[in-house]
Amino acid sequence: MKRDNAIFDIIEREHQRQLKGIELIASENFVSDQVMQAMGSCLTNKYAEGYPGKRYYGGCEVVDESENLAIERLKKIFDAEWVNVQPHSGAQANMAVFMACLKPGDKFMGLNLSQGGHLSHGSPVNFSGIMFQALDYGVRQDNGYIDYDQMEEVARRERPRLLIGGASAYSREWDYARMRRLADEIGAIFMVDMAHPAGLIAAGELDNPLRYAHIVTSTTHKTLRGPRGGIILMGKDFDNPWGKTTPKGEIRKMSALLDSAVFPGVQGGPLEHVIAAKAVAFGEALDPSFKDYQQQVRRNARAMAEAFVAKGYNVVSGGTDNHCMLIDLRTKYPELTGKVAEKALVQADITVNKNMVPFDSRSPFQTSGIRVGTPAITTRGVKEDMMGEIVELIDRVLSEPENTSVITAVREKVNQTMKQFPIFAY
Ligand code: DSN
Repeated sequence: MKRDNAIFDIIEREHQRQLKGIELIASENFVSDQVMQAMGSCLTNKYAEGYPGKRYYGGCEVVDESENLAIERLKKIFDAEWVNVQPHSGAQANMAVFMACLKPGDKFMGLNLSQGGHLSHGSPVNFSGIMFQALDYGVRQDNGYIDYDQMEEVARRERPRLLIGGASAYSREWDYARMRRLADEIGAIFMVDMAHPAGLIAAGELDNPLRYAHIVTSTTHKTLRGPRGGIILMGKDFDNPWGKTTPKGEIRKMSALLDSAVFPGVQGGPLEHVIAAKAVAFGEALDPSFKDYQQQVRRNARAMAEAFVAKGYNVVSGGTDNHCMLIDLRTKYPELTGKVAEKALVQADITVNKNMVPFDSRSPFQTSGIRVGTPAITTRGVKEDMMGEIVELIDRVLSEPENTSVITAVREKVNQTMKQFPIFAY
């Protein structure tokens, strides 16, 4: 077959883009060569609907071994009793939880997207907000922390069947114990989507939500530094009977309901090449060096937040406990939108994403903020002593976002700097 130069040229251009730039998108990372190799392997050829030992296709005995390894390693990382490694993405992991726990139209509650929540936690344009009745909680206007009082008040009044913790743009630790108490009080299922901080949790740097939540979901490609994909986990509640009955009238365990919700509920054949790559990444997360990496991610994030504050930026909640931060640009540059900031920074090879900030006065297409995170640059070996310099470069661009000579000068500096920090081959 003729080599597809059109696509491989595009891949090479993306490789160069990743090499040259400072990657600050909080949900991105760079996987290792062996994770990449597993993803690009012949396992992509195999259909394996079902679960290890119970498949609907022949010839699954080899991929059963890699899926079982992924399961064992994932349980060990998070001290889980039960896991499912098949969800193709975080949104599909969440969809499976909705399918197992709710009926269409049921009430559930999650963090509002415009205050740092995830799309699949109730956004009106997502399945969660379209098929179910979404209630939301937010953050406090005075300090940017989750408003647990408001959450409790709405939950006690509305009695959602599912209470969801976890965020895509929230830089503080969660009070999972308080949320579990609330869920128990109102008879709700408590789910945490730990997609963003999963790697920090794996390394013991943040509290493990499996100790509190009935169900935990995650992606595998953010701080956890694996291939793109999703997972579902349960701790001590895995064996709970859930009131749903089989056609024979037996009450089913929550874990069995979740397995059926993933397959055949929302997915067909699992991506066994991606599951093998998840297993590789989980093996890396069990290596002691992973803790050093996650500690560095946090040190870098703290140093970066301090550098932004020192330059007069409003970092929502005043700092960070994890890998990310949300910058409200309105304090320092009232006229600057997140959209313009993102575009100017991308031209300087510094990648961030525009983001709504709590109580934003602008639309999601404009926004008043940017979200910044350190997992990817930390993987490249950047340490906290460089955070001040990176913030200085960002500030030079944001102070004159239309000035092409400033942007060019910053881009040259960025490209020169990143030559010192190798990236994995691909
Ligand atoms: N879209 C993802 C993020 O960037 O945070 C949320 O899962």
